Amino acid sequence: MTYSAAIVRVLPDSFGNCVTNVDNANSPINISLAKEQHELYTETLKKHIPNVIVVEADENHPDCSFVEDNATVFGHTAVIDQPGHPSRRGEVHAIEKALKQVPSVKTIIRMEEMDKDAFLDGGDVLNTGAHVFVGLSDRTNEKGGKVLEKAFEGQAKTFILQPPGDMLHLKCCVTALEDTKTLIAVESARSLVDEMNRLTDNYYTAIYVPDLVAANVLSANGLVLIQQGFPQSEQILRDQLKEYQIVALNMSEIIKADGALTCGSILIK
Ligand code: CIR
Repeated sequence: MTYSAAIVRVLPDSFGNCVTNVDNANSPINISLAKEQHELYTETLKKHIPNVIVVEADENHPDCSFVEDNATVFGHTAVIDQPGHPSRRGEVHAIEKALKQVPSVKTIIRMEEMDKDAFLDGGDVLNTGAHVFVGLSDRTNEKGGKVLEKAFEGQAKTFILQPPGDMLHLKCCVTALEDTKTLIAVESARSLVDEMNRLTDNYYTAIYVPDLVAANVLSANGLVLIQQGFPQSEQILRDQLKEYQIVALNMSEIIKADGALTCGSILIK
């Protein structure tokens, strides 16, 4: 077992008021289905990670179940992020409390206390175990990346990148298999992967998928969660990741909120 704990947060009834750039006019978010999808995600993690802490929902924060954005953990150090969207900043307090319950978290650093102008969503942080990549976005600025660089100094080298296109977060287009040199990326992110390799002496090999949504996989303790509904990408991942237990989840309602698979949890070693 590599991850000892994870934090997830119940999806609130107010989820329909989440921040989203997706045009859902023809197909609004079905809240009860979103809850079912999120519960199945949580139950699947519980089967593979020994200590899954489930934080209660906060109706005042419709995006609160996207806990990934609230904190960034490397080794024994957790940084409480200052999320880029103002409506999401109040989510972090309950997550800090939850992190305090995890024995392997030894140090907690609050980003806003390090630099009040530093902003960062955890969705912009790709922690491969060997390196930490931070993508600049509407939510994450250079100062946010610098806070992580300082927090993880001596443990991992942090690189700040400019992802291509106008996606919400870095991990929309590239994720990593736990503690390996393997990245999962959308085909259109080839130049980004090349840049990551240029920075790291060609450390990484990428598996490319055609669908953007499918590039976001969650890898923990031998499990790889992938998105259902993208057959070509699913086949590529199933063919290439034979040694893993692949579970395909339908996250249709979460996708409508600009969410994916990594966004629903904070994984802790
Ligand atoms: C937001 O716009 O902040 C949320 N509706 C979606 C956040 C998804 N977060 C992630 O993938 N890390």
